[in-house]
Amino acid sequence: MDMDLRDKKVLVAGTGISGIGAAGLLLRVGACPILFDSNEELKEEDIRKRAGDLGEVPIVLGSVPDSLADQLALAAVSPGVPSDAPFLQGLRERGIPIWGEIELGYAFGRGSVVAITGTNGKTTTTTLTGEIMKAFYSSVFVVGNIGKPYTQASLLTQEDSVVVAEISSFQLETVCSFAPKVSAILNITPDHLNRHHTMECYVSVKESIAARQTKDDVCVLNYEDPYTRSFGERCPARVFYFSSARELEEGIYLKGDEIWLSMEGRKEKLLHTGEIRLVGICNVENVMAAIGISLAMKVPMDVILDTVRSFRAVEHRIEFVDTKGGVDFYNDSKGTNPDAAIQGIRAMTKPTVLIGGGYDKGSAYDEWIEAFEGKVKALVLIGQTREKIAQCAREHGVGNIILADTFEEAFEICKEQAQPGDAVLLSPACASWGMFPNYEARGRLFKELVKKMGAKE
Ligand code: UMA
Repeated sequence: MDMDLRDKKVLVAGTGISGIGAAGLLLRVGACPILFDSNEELKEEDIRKRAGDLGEVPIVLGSVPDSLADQLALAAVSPGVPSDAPFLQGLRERGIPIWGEIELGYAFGRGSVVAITGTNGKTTTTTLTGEIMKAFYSSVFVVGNIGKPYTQASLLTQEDSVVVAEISSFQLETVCSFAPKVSAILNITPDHLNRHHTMECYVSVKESIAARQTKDDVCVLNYEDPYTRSFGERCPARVFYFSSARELEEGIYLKGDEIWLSMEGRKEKLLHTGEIRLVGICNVENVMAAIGISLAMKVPMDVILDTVRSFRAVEHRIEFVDTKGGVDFYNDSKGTNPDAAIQGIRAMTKPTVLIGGGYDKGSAYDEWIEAFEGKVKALVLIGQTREKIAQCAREHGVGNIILADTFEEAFEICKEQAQPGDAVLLSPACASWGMFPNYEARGRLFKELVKKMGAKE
């Protein structure tokens, strides 16, 4: 599968963790990477510091000169670079192949690949699937959107390795030969529409995860999501459905409080939802998807179920932080779109002071606000979207809306608004960009602020 890139010039677009991972792989296979970033304000020395062992790799900032473009054999692009970025147009016109992190990582990797996408639940499902694989296989790598570039793991993989990749829609824009053995699309709801423009484009980019699979491969799909259910009829792989709402002839489903498997005419009860240490129906779906994927990877059922029973919540996903002064604090910083944030508020059982708002991805907030169902006693809003959300919340009859200029100010307001017996939830329905480098930094700050509170506050 390897493309011979020895002594070839490769443009690596983006100097974040994905670009640095790509440049590292390219150096190791004998190619000549050139790190490029559209952001002219970056400092070369900062990039070199972050890049660690990349030595004297050339760095180009701002735009790609024609003289360089003419010499390129390949462009390796980071997920944050939209496929319609103007500099890519010039490369396409020259016939230069454009690969994303996943394509590059896959091209130089070995072993079996499990690829998980979906609007929500990707990180939990990928982490759980990774744990199940590690309990059975000896060489397992968990990579991708989860925060570890695929390219960092590729050259460490062997024929018997298993790569579990969390894959975002951004990363799927730039795959061309990527063909996982098992894929999963957990759900598809509007997100990132400023990047993908229309829902149709977003859906089709998500479906491309399975585009090069064959009937020897498996695609795990959510029967209760209209997009993924209908994709099942066109999917080139063997389809394995999961459902949280009905009994399936073939697949995994929730029946009352029990998860059941129906396969080849046999029905088997697998587990009671009380045995899962994660909250919310979305997590039952994630567990069912991980079981489906693991079965397709031939992991014995007892190994799968033991791992599921001992698995705990992923950081920043409806994560319980602490109780201070009788108030429960929950960090759902990973609620970066309305649909994810709906799961966050649904999981709350007490009157809730909610922090929302952030970067504007062009989302509509009505369904999220409808899901408050009278539980939100104060809505504290931050970031670029705060006015837009406030207006929408007013239209839906939410009374107590407070705008804050900084995250710290929002947290202070939450402390004033919450009474013993209440909950404070950070579940912003927006990306963190503009105020934070990523949702992890936002969640960490929230947890630090909770920790700093005195015991009696
Ligand atoms: N850049 C350009 N030109 C452009 C756009 C960006 O040069 O047109 C440059 C920026 O100036 C910046 C660099 O690209 O210097 C940033 O690259 P990046 O945005 O791809 O970020 P990385 O740090 O490399 O992290 C990326 C993913 N980021 C995004 O998709 C925005 C990480 O997903 C992923 O973990 C990592 O690669 C490894 O695969 C994060 C994310 O927010 C978690 N994902 C979104 C989500 O989950 O909703 C999709």
